[in-house]
Amino acid sequence: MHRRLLRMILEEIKNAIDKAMSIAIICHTRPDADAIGASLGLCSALKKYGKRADVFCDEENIPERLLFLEGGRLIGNELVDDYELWIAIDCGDVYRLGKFWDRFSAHKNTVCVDHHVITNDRYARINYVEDFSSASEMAFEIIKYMNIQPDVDIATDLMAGIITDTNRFGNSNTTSRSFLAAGELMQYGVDINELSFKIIRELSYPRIRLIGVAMERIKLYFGGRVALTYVFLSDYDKYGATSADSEGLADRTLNVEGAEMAVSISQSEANVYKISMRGRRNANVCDVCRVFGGGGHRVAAGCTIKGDYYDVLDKLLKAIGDELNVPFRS
Ligand SMILES: [Mn+2]
Repeated sequence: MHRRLLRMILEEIKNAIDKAMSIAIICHTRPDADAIGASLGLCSALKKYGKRADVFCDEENIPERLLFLEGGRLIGNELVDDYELWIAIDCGDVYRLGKFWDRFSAHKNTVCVDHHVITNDRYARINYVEDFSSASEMAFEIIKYMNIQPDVDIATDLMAGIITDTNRFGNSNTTSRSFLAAGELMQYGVDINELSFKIIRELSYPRIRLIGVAMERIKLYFGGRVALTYVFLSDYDKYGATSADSEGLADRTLNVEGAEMAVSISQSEANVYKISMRGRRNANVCDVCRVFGGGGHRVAAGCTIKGDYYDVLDKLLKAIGDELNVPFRS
């Protein structure tokens, strides 16, 4: 988007904030560090600016590892008061707001701050939608535009979102603008080592052991172009882990040198398997998952397949073979 147009939107947002006494900031269900970081950072900044502001999320159990961010424990689940301005953070569509979606739609004074440019359907009165690395980077733009001086807590919130959504500056959404924002935030005293442990590196003991067994099981197919692993219900029992602990397995499996596609198969019920796929370069894992009624992005997709494990594996490898134009023989 044109620089001038972006400044016009920031000016509109500033006007909306200036006119409102009370502001509700709402992030998406199943929040990640970007949704929480951008919301908390913006909320603290607006309080510094003299407004009454609160963060809401339709989620009973916000991950413990995100609650160490300042104000994390004050995030509300019930929106009782009538706030004059509502700001949606990191939500591509209004349904990402969970149970608040209909009231958000009905509200006359709303802002959307989101970086999902392709899917965002511009559901608010003011739509600040641009391909930044993260909603946190966008919240920082608003804070700077309003001349609010960040403190260490605000800077830490925003940095949490930026390092998460860029996967520590390794995803293709990382721009020079993201590095510049991070550099600026560091000047406010962010403890980057502690933050990266809390947000990314630190994993529960059951989860690390589940990852360990999944990594040990990796098998290569199609001459090493595909790496695949799996976890069964019995593994969760054995390590005291839950299905949430299998999140990110496909991503780790893609670390195998030479792999273009990675697959993790995690059993969710007796004859039900959740498939998660990741791809590199020209691999299109979305096409593979679509065969089974799933979908996602070109390099990150998922689906569910029912049946006996070996049948599921067979079907999946056949579909991958079709995508790679290499026949698979079991
Ligand atoms: Mn985000």
